[in-house]
Amino acid sequence: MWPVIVIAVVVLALVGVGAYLLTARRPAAGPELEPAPPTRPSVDGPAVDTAPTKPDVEPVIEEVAVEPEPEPEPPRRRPTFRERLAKARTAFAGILGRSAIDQDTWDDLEEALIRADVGIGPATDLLDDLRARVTDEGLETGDQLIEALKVEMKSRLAGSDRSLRMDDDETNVWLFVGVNGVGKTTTIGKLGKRQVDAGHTVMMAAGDTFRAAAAEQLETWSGRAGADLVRGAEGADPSAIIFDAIQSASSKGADLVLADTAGRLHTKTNLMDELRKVRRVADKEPGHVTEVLLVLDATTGQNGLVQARQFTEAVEVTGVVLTKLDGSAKGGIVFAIQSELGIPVKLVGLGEQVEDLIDFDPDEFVDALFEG
Ligand SMILES: Nc1nc2c(ncn2[C@@H]2O[C@H](COP(=O)(O)OP(=O)(O)OP(=O)(O)O)[C@@H](O)[C@H]2O)c(=O)[nH]1
Ligand SMILES: [Mg+2]
Repeated sequence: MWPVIVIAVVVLALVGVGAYLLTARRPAAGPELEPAPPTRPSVDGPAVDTAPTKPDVEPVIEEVAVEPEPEPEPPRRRPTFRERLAKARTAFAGILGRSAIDQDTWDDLEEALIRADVGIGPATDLLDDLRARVTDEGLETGDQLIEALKVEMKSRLAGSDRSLRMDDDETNVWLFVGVNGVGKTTTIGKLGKRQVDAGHTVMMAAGDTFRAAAAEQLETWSGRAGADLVRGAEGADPSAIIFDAIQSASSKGADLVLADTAGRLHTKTNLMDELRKVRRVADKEPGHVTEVLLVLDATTGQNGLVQARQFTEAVEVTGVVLTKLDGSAKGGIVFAIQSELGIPVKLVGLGEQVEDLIDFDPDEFVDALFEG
């Protein structure tokens, strides 16, 4: 009997140990594991045509504030009139290639000039001189007529001093004025970069204290340009900020202050008075206002002329920056401004990027109006 009992106990013991070992290899019972989160398809991997599915779990990376990467800045060259004036060119294209100059030709030419915003007065003058030339020189074809028109246009724009005045050993102040949204701040950014590249030490003055985001916008441009910046609180006196910037520039030995101002309607007397004060204060020692640049949007057409008249009366504009000529068929405003107000266009904006600001070269401009 005893051996049977001993064998039974040993067998039971062995079964028990075996069962324990088997259960010990299994994971302990516990909370269900979360399924692995869906992974984003690799950007570099092969393109898979899958329907977009909304992930169950929002990817954590989108909740983390990530510093934006600095913009890659591939070197770009400055654009040319020829590349950007395609719109203006089409107005004159129909005249070229005509075998005779008849009344229709004159009518079409007048219409093209007015559509290009040369203005009725300057267009009439141009056409009168052109008629005399056609008779004197015996011109017969549309191509000859356009060639003669180019000569007339170039001669009207020739001879102006379009340089930007920069006095040695002075704190030069260039003041930017104009109505809302014409491109003042952007132009300061582009020009600031040019001046820094030319070896000047540039200070930008955030004189637009009216619009909340204006100082941030200029700050971004000052970073791009490598210029210093003075800004003040929203609603602060623009004259005070510009004066501070001039003093700071002077103490640092910076030779150029680019002063931004808030956009304003030329018809608002109080705002134009504020601008007069800005100019007066900016001209106090150690500052010297050597340029007052009126920024005009080329797409606004003949109203630019009215603006130019009012701003010149208030702050003695020394030159015009004509912006957005890339999106306009109205480059002719250049003639109206020059012939009616005698203010030279000095710079032209041909886009929104930092290099899209070029010196105004009348010959290149006129050629680009007509040639593809
Ligand atoms: N296409 C084109 N856009 C331009 C040019 N210059 C400026 N802009 C754009 O015009 C818009 C207004 O430019 P801003 O520099 O803010 O104009 P602003 O005169 O300072 O405006 P306010 O301060 O509000 O009066 C921006 O979107 C610019 O990128 C240009 O030459 N061509
Ligand atoms: Mg601005």
